[in-house]
Amino acid sequence: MSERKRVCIIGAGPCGMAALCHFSQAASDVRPEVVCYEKQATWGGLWNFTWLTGTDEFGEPCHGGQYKHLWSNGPKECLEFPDYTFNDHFQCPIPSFPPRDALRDYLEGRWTNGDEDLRKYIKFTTVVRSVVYNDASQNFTVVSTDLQAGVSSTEVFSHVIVAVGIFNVPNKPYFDGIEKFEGRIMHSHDFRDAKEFKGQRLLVVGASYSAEDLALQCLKFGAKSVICTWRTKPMSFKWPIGIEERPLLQQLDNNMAYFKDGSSAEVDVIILCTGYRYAFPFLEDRLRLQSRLTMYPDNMYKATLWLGGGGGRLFYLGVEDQYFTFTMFETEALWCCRYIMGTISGEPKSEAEMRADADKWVSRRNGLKSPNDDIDFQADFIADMSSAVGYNPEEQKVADMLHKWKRDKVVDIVSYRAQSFRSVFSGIEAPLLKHRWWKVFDDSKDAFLKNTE
Ligand code: NA7
Repeated sequence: MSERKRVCIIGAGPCGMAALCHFSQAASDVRPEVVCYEKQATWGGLWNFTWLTGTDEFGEPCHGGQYKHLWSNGPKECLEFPDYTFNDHFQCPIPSFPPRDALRDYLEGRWTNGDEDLRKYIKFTTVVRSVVYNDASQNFTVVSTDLQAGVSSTEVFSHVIVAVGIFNVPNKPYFDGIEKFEGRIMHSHDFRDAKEFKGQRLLVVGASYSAEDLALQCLKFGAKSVICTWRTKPMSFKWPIGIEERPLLQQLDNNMAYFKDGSSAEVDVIILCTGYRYAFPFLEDRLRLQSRLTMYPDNMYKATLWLGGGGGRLFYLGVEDQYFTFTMFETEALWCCRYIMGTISGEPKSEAEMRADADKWVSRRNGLKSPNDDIDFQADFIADMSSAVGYNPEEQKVADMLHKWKRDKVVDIVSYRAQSFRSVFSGIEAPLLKHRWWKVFDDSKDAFLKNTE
């Protein structure tokens, strides 16, 4: 008699929901029993806005780091689902860079578009405390706590999919003298509203997406000045007056910041845009992915199946650095669900074959030299995975758009969101914004839908 599969999904954000969607669409003779645990009271993961920072109402670490007036920093055409386009959802063409509210709405539309109510598979406000692999019985013991009831329970699963994201535990580096700084110090994860910094002189540490967007947001909402300080490489955009870049902060003396080039400046606020730490505290040591942000983590087959332990039954979704986001999560989730259900031809492979395949990707990863290389790498990774499951997210066409988006940002970092892209699935060219991002102070979905030429 074949084993009855029972799958635990941890997290109901874009990755976990993609897995739930695919399981729910599978034929009943291969579909496993599925339970999804979600710490928050609703689905959406990182896409849920919360006013809370630090810990939530139950004393658990706050998951989300979304802020008011956050607009997508990449074209929506690069994260569009082939089988549920933006036009399917909004029933009209919309511009290419939607605010968070509109993107969350789109995601929710996708999750409620099927025949089943996926909520029935999710245990909301339930946090997973521990996952242990039992070698003898080849299954996992999962302990979770219902936060509302304060009651813990233990269940056994044949497979576990970890989908808790990688942008929720802030990385907070130390700088000499920081404890004596007299202004506010915060991490970008706790940033909620740029208005707070009106009239202030900001020091932004970091040179990646958070640094770029928060520097612009704060200036847009009236910050007096912003200095971004970089460690490895400056962002080097043509910044508007008010934003500048300097080499790495070396030391603070009260409110004076000293930089590697010998310069100094007085600042009122420090925002650490220094990224995130991989954190899966509920997994036993041998199951835990310990990585820095990379285009393909070590020790994983197809960047999803964990090779370090767990008998080939533990999966991670969305744990690599991301250009493609939703469609990559979708590809990984589809592959993962079908792998578990045993419906991918040529799988499973031997451990030696999986390691050889993983080594090939890691070795290519080690030679990546630029963001454009990263985009092509990720497109090829998606092509490899999606072809195995008959999915077609048109990754090469999307890669071309991502290259253009990168160039647009170099041309003008303030107005790259005014560009329009064409959907590779619906063929629809996005309308232009009537008022550009820099001039818009209402980030609601309704205001956005009205803001078109
Ligand atoms: P990222 O993309 O991980 O970037 C982190 C940045 O922080 C990066 O520029 C790092 O510099 C910098 N960093 C990290 N540690 C330090 C120290 N110790 N000193 C100085 N600078 C440091 O995080 P983001 O929050 O920008 O973006 C994460 C995701 O959130 C992203 O995908 C967006 O879509 C949203 P480095 O280059 O390593 O020298």
